[in-house]
Amino acid sequence: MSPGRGCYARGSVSCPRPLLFALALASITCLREPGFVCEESAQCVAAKDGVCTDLGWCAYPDVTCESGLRFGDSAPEDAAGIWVGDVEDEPPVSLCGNGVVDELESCDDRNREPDDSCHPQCVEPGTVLWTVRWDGEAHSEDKAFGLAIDPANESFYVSGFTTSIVSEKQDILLQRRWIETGGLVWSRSHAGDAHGDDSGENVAVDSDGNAIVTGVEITNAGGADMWLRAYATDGEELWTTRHDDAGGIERGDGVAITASGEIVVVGSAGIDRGGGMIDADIWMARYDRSGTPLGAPTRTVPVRHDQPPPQRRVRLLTRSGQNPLTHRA
Ligand SMILES: [Ca+2]
Ligand SMILES: [Ca+2]
Ligand SMILES: [Ca+2]
Ligand SMILES: [Ca+2]
Repeated sequence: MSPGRGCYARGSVSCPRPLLFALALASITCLREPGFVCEESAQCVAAKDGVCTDLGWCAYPDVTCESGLRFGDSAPEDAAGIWVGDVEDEPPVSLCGNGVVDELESCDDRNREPDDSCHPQCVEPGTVLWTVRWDGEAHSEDKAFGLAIDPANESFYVSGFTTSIVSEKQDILLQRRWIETGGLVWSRSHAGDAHGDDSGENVAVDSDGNAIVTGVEITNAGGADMWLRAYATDGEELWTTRHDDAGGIERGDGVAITASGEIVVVGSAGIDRGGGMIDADIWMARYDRSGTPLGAPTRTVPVRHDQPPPQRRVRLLTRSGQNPLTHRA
């Protein structure tokens, strides 16, 4: 089966192997229509020097990848924003510990153990090991808020939002990157159907290495809703859970995994009472490892911000019980 209209390659795509080899390795899954299928590079105009790849998706120059190309936002969701290349399923080999003093290294004693003759990173303490920047397709606002380390798989997850198309506003973003180099393993984004400011606020890693992301999704049905999704280490979507409280404004801001694998989410739930008044409560919920709610969410006692807070009245009295401001001795 080859990719075509109605199908797309699903998998982690990154540099440096050639595109066609990548297509042979990536599993092809018929899940949804691709956004835009090009026939020639002249149709790829979202940025300078666009290229119509053999997949029929537009890609644009990106010097940070050996292949030199990154799929544009018009590519299917699972490919948009990631490098044209191949599955990078093995973490980069560390040069520190190979016994050779490589570029930027100050020493290398064939190991990465602490408290011996050479630092575990082979550089002086305080040295910046790498820096990575990410710029979305629209060259507009892109921000990261959440970070979770997956040491068993030598990678980490970053959650936030990206702006791919200005009219779509912000979209939820999750990226998996290698700890060793900061290199991108895969990138996933999600946009609510109301074309609003969707955002991923936090991410946690469960005992299977799955990334659990929470944030806010803007929908036509529920306004702002709490959004919770699990991704496998290969970037596959496992499940999605949402919470809407009668069309109110709900969001997830923190997520953590318990020792028994349950998921705890904290955030807020509120009602827009107009005039800029948001009556928001702290909101907490617990889910099983497949995203099913466990019991009713906990919500703090409502605080009505649309009403003035009660005035604290202080009475100043003399020892004889008279007000010194009005009483003359
Ligand atoms: Ca070395
Ligand atoms: Ca940007
Ligand atoms: Ca959006
Ligand atoms: Ca809502």
